[in-house]
Amino acid sequence: MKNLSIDPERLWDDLMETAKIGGTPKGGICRLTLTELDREVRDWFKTRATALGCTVTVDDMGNMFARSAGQRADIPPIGMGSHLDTQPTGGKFDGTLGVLAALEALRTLREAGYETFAPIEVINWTNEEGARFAPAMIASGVFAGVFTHDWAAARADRSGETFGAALEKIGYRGPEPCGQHKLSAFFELHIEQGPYLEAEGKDIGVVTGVQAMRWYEVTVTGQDTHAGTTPMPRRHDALLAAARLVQVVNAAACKHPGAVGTVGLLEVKPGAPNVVPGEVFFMIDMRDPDPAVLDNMENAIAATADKIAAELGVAIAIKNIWSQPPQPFDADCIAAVREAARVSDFTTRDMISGAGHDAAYVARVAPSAMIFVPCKDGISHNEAEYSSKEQCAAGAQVLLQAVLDYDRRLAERYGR
Ligand code: HGY
Ligand code: MN
Ligand code: MN
Repeated sequence: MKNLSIDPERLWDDLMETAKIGGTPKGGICRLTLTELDREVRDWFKTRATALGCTVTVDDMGNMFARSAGQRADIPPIGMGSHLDTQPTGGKFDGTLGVLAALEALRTLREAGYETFAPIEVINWTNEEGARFAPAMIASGVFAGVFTHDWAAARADRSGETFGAALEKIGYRGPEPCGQHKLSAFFELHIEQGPYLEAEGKDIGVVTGVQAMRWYEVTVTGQDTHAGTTPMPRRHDALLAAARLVQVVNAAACKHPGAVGTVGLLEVKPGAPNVVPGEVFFMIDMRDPDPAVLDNMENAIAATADKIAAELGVAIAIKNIWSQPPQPFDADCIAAVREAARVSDFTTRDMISGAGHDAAYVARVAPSAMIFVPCKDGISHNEAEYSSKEQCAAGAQVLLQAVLDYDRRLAERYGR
């Protein structure tokens, strides 16, 4: 098992080739979920998985499963994968590394003629980012029974197109009801998207869980009026109220060490330079390992919103649209990751993921764990996102070895 090694060049070539699908002039990727570009990269993935002898199935949320047979067809597969959709100014590695490294691990097994005990599946989860259809991780959420299929399919983007219609349009709504696909375990390789592995000079993050996170939709309603003729005391300025609330979100997060709070999407109506804004829509993203901290932040924001509304004569509606509790990973899967890093002579650090990942939902229905590799300056959700060929290869090697280690554990459990 130890002598099985992934091919760093082949993995890097795949990363650079798929980076062209939605590639941006600044070297990033804009490949929003369920767009023509997403279809193109899905086709790319399906072609290569099929060429490897996999059978590719798709469920009715567009999740893709490329299965390679093992000795025991009656045992649910060990899954490994991530997502191929990106942020609007995404990088080459967020999500894509996890899918392509899984493909490379499978290629390595097939080239070596190594037959696993359980089947192995490479998985591409739909809409992990939530950048087009909120919230994030919708499809793995349906897979885990957190969202219903109909609720997810009805989620609309800012233009009003629904998830279901967009999935149909790219031809990736599969026949398999999402959630019926059993897995023995799931492993996800991902860039850390934060600064700690690089700062501490560690090769591999052994991810023991994912922190809690919540999204809110906020609508501030004031009054459109003339910017030149309306005296300041007579205004009901929705953007002024929203700006104060953005400050409150920031202050609420800064009050709790380790918590984070962000307003990343904000729309102003009518959006004319000489009209006092009558309506503002924005979204809040708040996270912390402890949900009680998020409760505290939520209460502080709501209380201050009431004061701002009264003072400025606007209405403020705050709607929680997503609430993901902290998600611990499975001890056996974590042990498999740790053992894989050890046999591969990589240094490690245990960590909780600040970012959400599909593994956080899959962990509700199958034993799961994650592997992190460093990324330059901890930058992600940015076109400058970068992990080196060696770092990507290290992650893929640990992914391969972790899946093999878990496969051995399964064989012992089933008494091979
Ligand atoms: O939002 C997240 O943490 C992930 O990148 N979707
Ligand atoms: Mn990701
Ligand atoms: Mn992301």
